[in-house]
Parts: sequence; C-alpha cells; structure tokens
Amino acid sequence: MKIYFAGSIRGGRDDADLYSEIIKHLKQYGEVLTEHIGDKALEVLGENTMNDTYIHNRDLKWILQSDIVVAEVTTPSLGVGYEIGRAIENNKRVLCLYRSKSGKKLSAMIAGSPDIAIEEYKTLDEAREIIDNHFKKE
Ligand code: 6IA
Repeated sequence: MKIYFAGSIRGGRDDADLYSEIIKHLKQYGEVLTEHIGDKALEVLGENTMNDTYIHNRDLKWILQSDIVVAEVTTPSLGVGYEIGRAIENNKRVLCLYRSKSGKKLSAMIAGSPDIAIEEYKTLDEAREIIDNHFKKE
C-alpha cells in the first residue's frame, strides 16, 4: 500500500509535529511517500536544491503512484487543496483529517466534495483511531 500524506508547507508549519505523528502512525499500513512533510527542519520557503517545477512533477508522480491520499487540512494550504483535486481527478481515494476545534472553517470545496472522506478530530489519539478504522475497512 502506497500512501501519499499531504500537509501544509508554505501555507504554514504550525502543525508540522502533528503531521510527523500522523505519518508515523500511517507507516504501519504501508509506505508513506511523503515523509518529509512532517520534518520540522523543512524550510518554509522551500529547499534551495529543488526548484518548484521539480517538486510539482515529483509530487504529482507520487500522487499517481499512490493508493490513497491522506491529507491533514486544518491549516489551509493551496498545495494540499491542489493535491486533493488532482487525486480525485485520478480516481484516488482521499481521506481528509480536520481539527474541528481549530477555529478555522474548512473550505466548501473540500467539505462539499462527495469524493472525499472527511473526518473531524480533536486529539492525536482520535486521529490515530480514525486512521485505524479507515485502513481496517480495506
Ligand atoms: O502550498 P503548500 O506549500 O502548503 O503545499 C503543501 C503540499 O504541497 C504538501 O502536501 C506537499 O506534498 C506539496 N509540497 C509543497 N511544497 C513542497 C516541497 N517544498 N517539497 C515537497 N512537497 C511539497 C520544498 C520542500 C523542501 C523544503 C524539502
């Protein structure tokens, strides 16, 4: 099972530690193609050695290779929204995790999409439980 995890980078790195914990949990279900998303050291402005075209093309290739896209969508991110759209367009399963108590309202284009499984959670333990339930359904 190949899992593409999506989380905000230039949209803001406040949840980076949380992404890292979610990725750690996802790894028991398969290969997470995007482990770097949880890396606290990831430069907010992007890595100098990789240009944006390279990042876009590589990430899109990974989305196409993946069996499922899991996105943490609490911190709004253009990149994550784009990845979700491209995943749906390519008939990938998409699970979005959203912290309902964050004070941020989820975009209608995500919340209103019939092609996305959206799960609200408050704690990391709840997120882990949602992931377990989702992957055990496979
Ligand atoms: O618009 P954002 O930057 O918040 O978009 C974040 C999403 O786009 C993530 O889910 C990633 O899959 C993808 N993405 C955006 N920027 C990068 C990136 N930048 N590297 C890998 N994926 C990216 C440079 C990272 C570098 C510092 C190692």
